Formats: sequence, structure tokens, C-alpha cells
Amino acid sequence: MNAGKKLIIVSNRLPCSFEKVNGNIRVEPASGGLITAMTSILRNKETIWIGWPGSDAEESEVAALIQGASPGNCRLVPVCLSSVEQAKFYHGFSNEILWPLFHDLQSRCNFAPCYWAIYRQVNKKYAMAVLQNADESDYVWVHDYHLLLMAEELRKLGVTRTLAYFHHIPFPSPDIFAKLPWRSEMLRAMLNFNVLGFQTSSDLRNFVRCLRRFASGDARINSEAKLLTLETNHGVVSAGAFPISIDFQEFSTRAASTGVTRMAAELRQNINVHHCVLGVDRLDYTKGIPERLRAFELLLDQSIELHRKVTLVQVVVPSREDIPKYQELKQEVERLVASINGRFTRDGWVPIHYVYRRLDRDELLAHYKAADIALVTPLKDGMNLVAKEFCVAQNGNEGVLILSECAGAAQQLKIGALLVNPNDLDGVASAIRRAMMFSRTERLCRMRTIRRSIARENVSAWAESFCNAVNSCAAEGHEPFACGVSA
Ligand code: ADQ
Repeated sequence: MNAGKKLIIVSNRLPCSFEKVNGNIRVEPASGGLITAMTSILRNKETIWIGWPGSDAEESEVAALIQGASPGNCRLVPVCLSSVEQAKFYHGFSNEILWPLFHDLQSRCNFAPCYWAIYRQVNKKYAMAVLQNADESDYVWVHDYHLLLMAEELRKLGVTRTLAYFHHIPFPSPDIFAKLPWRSEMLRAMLNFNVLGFQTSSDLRNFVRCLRRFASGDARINSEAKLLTLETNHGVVSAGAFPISIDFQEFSTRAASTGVTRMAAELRQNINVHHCVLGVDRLDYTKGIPERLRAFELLLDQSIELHRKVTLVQVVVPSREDIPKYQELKQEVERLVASINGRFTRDGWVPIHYVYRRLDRDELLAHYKAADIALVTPLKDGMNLVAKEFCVAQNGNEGVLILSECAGAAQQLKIGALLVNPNDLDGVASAIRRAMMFSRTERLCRMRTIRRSIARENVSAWAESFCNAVNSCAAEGHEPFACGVSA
């Protein structure tokens, strides 16, 4: 690999956020699955990460602080958004249309016509940032639904190099995608990437079905193989399923450290019950937090013998706090926690421990390690890395994973996990009871199976298979795409 080549990552947000508090800028690491996965493959490669710093700060204010905040060998390039762009591109098109629609929650969508033009305008802004910061030979890897028009904008600017895209969230079925007023334009724009990566084979299948239905003249679909090839008027596009993961070695070694082990023991002592059930989520309505709390309440209603014996620790990391729907969700969660605790708390036992903040890596691992059961019940999720992180932190192989069948992770982890329908509260309550009654042998066997699968298909395997797909479709003589996967 030529050492001069750089990897250019483009995502809506940078891996840290720059909050303006009382006129001063506070830099904090950002949370989220995309960042967890990408930062673990950045160690060896010269990288530029282009994204929004997440505040109203001016480019010059951010630039002064940005280099100290960069992870590893990575240079951060801010794309600052005006307040109109934040309102219509980020809160509007991305979070009021694409996020709910792609998670099958179309009733939550606001298809305001004015969002589309600004979505395109901001995609062009990110494209310009790529032009200004990358050479023609650099590798450009675009991430997620905020930037679906970026390749089309780059092509309009004369860029001919290989462009790769990974879609972190689900891709909906044609019946759901049909609701999008700009459905054909969106699909056509996506065909300007050379490689399109999806989380699961069902996302890939949905994408192909949408193409057939809404852009049938634009692509001839050549095979049903693992990596599909789509012949378009501008060339060949490859599309495949690449299930994202975490760095098994890093998570598992750190979980076994003395510090994390001590912290986990302290947590366990404070909780002081037989069964510790854990939920960890970004604050988001797709994660099914209220439904999970109701299922736990049902469990307490149905099983008096579990009172004083089981506690749910629900950790929520603040997310999209300035959006009213998320503020409402936060209030709903707080109301539910208060009401359940009000009903069931007895001397020395609080049924739900609620934590609303970002945890650092060791604290998070200690929570995973301290738990007997992880309750990962999103209503819909591209993959869900929390499920994988919990299992990797279970060095003793003793924990049980209860996992929503609507998470992408279910395709990979279904053999060892207890799968549930997140809307079936009775089913979730029964699964918790079942998990508590598993023999040690059953728990060990299930968890070993899951951990072996994650170790095999870890984040480097994900990145490598994606890079191979890019290389297999790149023009002859093209320098191979490599993303700095650590050895
Ligand atoms: P997310 O929706 O952010 O990711 P997920 O994959 O579960 O969902 O990742 C959440 C990340 O946030 C995890 O790495 C977790 O450790 C971290 N996190 C959660 N709570 C935290 C807390 N309190 N403190 C600190 N960190 C916390 C999107 C898609 C997913 C997809 C990923 C990756 O929605 O479906 O799995 O991208 O592609």
C-alpha cells in the first residue's frame, strides 16, 4: 500500500462534539455505534475525518481546538452548518424523515417539502470539503443516511475516483420506502457510489427490491450472489451485506483488567440482588426503552417471588437532546421509572436503577460485566453494538443475552441469544424469567457460542471485507483501498 494515500472518512458528525457553553467551547468524545466501530480501525492509517462538529461554533473557533481532540493518526476537518442547515438538513430531513422511515416508523415522519433542497445543499457542502482536503488517489468512505446524495454531488463536481458508502441503519422494504416523496431521486443518487454496504442480507434485499420498483430503468441487477453487481448508465456498482462489529480483543482485554473487575464488583455490591438485568442505549425511540420498562413492570406484577431478587439497571446516554420528540421520550422514560419504582420499592430494594449520562469506556464495561442478563430490545436497529459489547465483556461466559429479533445483530447472534419480539411485553417478561432459570451449563454454552462468533466476525473482518469489495470493483491499476485495520 502506498503510504501517501489517505483514508477520507465522511460522516455527519465528527467523533467528538464541540458544545458551546456560556460562550466557551467544550470538547467531548461523542457516543454512538458509528464512532465506536470506526475509531477502532483507525490506529495505523493516516486518516482525515470530515464531519459536523455539532454546534453553532464558527469554523475558526473549532479549528483552534480540533487537533487536540483527534483520535490516533486522524486529522479532523469540520464542516460547519448554519442554523437553517441544522434545522432542515439535520433535524429535518435526516431526523424527521430518514431516521423514522428507515426504522419502519413512518407515522413519525414529517415530509416537509422544504427539507429536500437543503439536504442536497448540505450534501454538496460535504462534497466540497472532500474536494478541498483529498487528492484524487485518496480513498473516500462515506457513512450513513445523512449523506446519501454525496456521490452524486461529487460526480457533478467532476470526481471520477472510487467512492464507497456504508449504511449503518436498516434499509426499509419497498412498501415503507414508497412513502418517501423523493424515492426515485434518492435511489438514483445512491447509484453514483461504486460500492454500497448494508448491515444485513435483508437490508441488501430491501434495497434491491426498492431499486426494482422505483428505479428499474437505472440499474440492471446481475446476480443474487453475496456481492451483487448493478450495471448502471455510469458504470458498475457493487452492493453487499457487511455486518459491523467491535474490536473483540480490545473490549475483552479491557473488560478483564483489574480496574474494570473492581468497578464491576462494587456495582454488584451496591445493587445487592440475585439477578442484575442491564439495558444500555442512546436515548432514542427506536431503542424500545419505554416498552422494555413496561415489560419489566409486567415481570414484577406476574412474579412476586422475584421482588427483592431482581434489579434492572437502565443506562441511557443523552442523544439529540435539542429535538422536542427526544425531550418527550426522556420525560416518558423518567415517568415510567418513577412510577415503577414508586409501586415496587421496598426497604433495601429499588427495582430500577436509572442512569442518564455518558459513561467512559471502563465504566461501561464494568456495567456489562456486573450484569447477569442484557436486555437489548430495540424496535428496529441496523445492527446494535451494545449486544456485542455486553457479550465480549462476559469473560466468564456466564451472562445471558436477550435480543430483539428486529436488531441486525439477531441474524448473527440468534444461536446463543434468547430472541424476543420487543412489542410482545409478555414474551419479554417470560424471556427474563427463562434466562434466570438457565443452568450454568446452558449459560456457558450459549455465551461461548456468541463470543466465538463475534471473535470471528469482529470489526477488522468487517473493514477488511468492505475494503475487498471496493478493490474488486475498482478500475485496473487502481491503488488498493485499505482502511488501516490494526493487526
Ligand atoms: P447507534 O444507534 O448509536 O448506532 P449502537 O450500535 O447500539 O447504536 O451503538 C451505541 C454505542 O453507544 C455503543 O458503542 C455503546 O457503547 C455506546 N453507548 C451507549 N450508551 C452509552 C453510555 N451511557 N455511555 C457511553 N457509551 C454508550 C448506529 C445504528 C446501529 C449500528 C451502529 C453501527 O443505529 O444499528 O449498530 O450505528 O453501525
